Parts: sequence; C-alpha cells; structure tokens
Amino acid sequence: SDPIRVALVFGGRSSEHAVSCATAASVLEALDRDRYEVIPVGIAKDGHWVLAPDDPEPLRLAPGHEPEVDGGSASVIVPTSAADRTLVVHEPGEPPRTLGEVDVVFPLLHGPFGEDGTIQGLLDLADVRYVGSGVTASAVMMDKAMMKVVLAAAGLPVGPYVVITDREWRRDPAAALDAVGALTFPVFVKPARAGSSMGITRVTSMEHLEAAVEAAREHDPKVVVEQGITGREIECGVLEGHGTDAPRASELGECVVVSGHDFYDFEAKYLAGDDVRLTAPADVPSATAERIRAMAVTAFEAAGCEGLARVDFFLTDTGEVLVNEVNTMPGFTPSSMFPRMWAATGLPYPELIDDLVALALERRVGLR
Ligand code: G1L
Repeated sequence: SDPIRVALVFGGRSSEHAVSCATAASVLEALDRDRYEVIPVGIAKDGHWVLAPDDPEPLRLAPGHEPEVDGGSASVIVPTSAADRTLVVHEPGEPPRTLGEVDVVFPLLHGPFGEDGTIQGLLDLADVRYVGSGVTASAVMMDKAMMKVVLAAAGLPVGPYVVITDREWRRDPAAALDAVGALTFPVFVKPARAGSSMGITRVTSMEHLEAAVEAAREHDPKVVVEQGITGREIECGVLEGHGTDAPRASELGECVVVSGHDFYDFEAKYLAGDDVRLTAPADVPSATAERIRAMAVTAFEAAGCEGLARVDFFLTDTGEVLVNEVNTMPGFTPSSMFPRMWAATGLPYPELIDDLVALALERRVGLR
C-alpha cells in the first residue's frame, strides 16, 4: 500500500528550539520508512520555514551541541487552500515547487507559536490533518488560568491560585499583591502561557513577590500565582481512544527532584539532566493509581484534548490528589516521561508514534 506521507514541523521561535529539534530527531528515527514517507520541515529561529535534511544526526541534543534549524534559503508554505492539502516550497528566484499532499503533520513546537493553538489553526485553514489537540484545547491548556477554570468546572481538584491580569497589575499593583495574601507561602509565580519553565519563581515571602511578578511578566503579561503543594509529583499519559472508545490512561510515572534545584525548573528539566529522576511505573497504591488514572481521563475530556496529553498531579502524604497541569505537547523523546509511561504500559515508542498517526488519520478535517 502507499506510504503515509508524514511531515514533521520542528524548531521554531521559542526558547525550546533545541528541544524541539532533538524531539524531531527521535521521531525521524522511529518512523518506519517502509510505511511512512517523511518530510522534515524546520522553522529557523528567525521564523523562516525550510525543508530540512532527512537525517536525525545533526538534530540530536548532546553535551556541547545545541541543534538548530539552518535558516538556508528555501521557505515552505502551508497553503490556505481547502482543496489540496499540499506543502509548497518557495525558493528565491525559483518558481514555487509542490511537495505534494501531506497525510499528517507532527507539530513538534513548544510554547507561543506552536503549542498554543497557532500552528493548529494554520493547519486547520489548509485542511491538513495533524497529531494531537486542536486549536481550542491547545490554547486553553497552554494558559494556566484557563486550564484551572476548565479542570475545576469538571469537578477536578486544583490547588489554590490567584490570577494577575495585565490591566490589574498596571492599574493597582498593590491590590494585586494584596490578593496573593489569601495564599500560603511558598507560592510559585508563573507566566500564564510560557510553555516552558521560563520566568517561574518560587517566592517564600511577600517582600519578594513584586520582583517575581515583574519577572513572570517578561514572558507573559498575564501571571498566575499558585500556592506551593507539598507532595509527590505523579504523572499519567492519556491517549485518545480509537473509534468511539474512551481515552486510555497509562501506568503512572513519578518525577523526583534529586538535588540542587528547589523545583522542576528549566535548568533541571533540560540542561542539568540528571538532577531529576523519572520513574515509571510509579510506586502508588493501586486504588490511588486507579483514581489518578480516572482523573487524567476526565481532564483530557474536559478540555477536549485529542491524540495525547500528559496530566500532572500532586499526591500529598494524606492521600489527597490535586491536578497540577495538563500538557498537550509533553516531552516526547524516548527518555521523556510520556513515552516512558506508555512503554511501561506495553506500547513502545515506535508503536506509540504509529498509534498517534492512526488517531490523526481517523479524525475528520475542519470541524473539531
Ligand atoms: F505530535 C504530537 F504527538 F502531538 C506531539 C507534538 C509535540 C507530541 C509531543 C510534542 N512535544 C513537543 O513538541 C515538545 C514540547 C517536546 C517540543 Cl519542544
């Protein structure tokens, strides 16, 4: 049968350009070339779209090597035509050249301009199918304030938090700081929509709050202040069901911060590497694990997620479970938590990718 034509879109304008390249390297390597034809589309740091070499090697993240999309000169445009579902290359001084019909796109992009629903909207306009959630779920889950409203409305427990909008802060910062007084320190001050852990500060007293809000506002004018929760960090992978089947929840994983970092920050997550230990399956009593898996599926459905999501929880020593966040584009190299949780559930990385492609192909284009 004809190979399935899969385009990977990676790189991009966010701070996690290199992580996105490394993710593309893993997916490039795992796609079975007898069944898939692969079109690697890189987005350079300046925003140019280019046709990238079909080679995982230069995209790998290694000590001393930060992979980057080479800007080059070729631009790849996703057409806004409902008719053809093709990618077209525009090269300076050359007539446009088509790459032909694309069956499915992996949007491997982080943060603003990718994870926030913008690339999904672009693909919707072109009638191109893609892996993962659509515009609404992507945008809602990217915004921590929106996410908490949706989760709470679905009856899921979320921790105490305060939102500081741009207008509130500019109009009366003292009142905004005062509102945070309803929370117990330590608190975590976060940009509402940063995507990575950039701009996050752990704050132990009122006197350090203002600087933390200003730091978060460098990344997003909308800020969320969360009360710190003492508990284990437990995660669950959710995959959409096939046909009319319910979403599937994976074995649980646990993220243990080993040393040096007082929370799971950007440094611990991506640079230092060995300061955070991921375990799957996590050692959680089976009744609690079952409760967490059911909550993960509820969160997935509440936001209308599609394809996949990683749902993160706090498990306190009294057995209380809180939803921390839902990630519609979780870390996705074979050593990342989401693939590891599914491997522990009996779905190895290449089969996980097959499953995600199949889910994307089952979906109707346009109306989501
Ligand atoms: F395409 C999928 F499967 F939906 C998908 C897309 C993006 C899975 C995981 C990711 N994750 C990322 O792109 C990243 C946040 C690891 C890149 Cl920075």
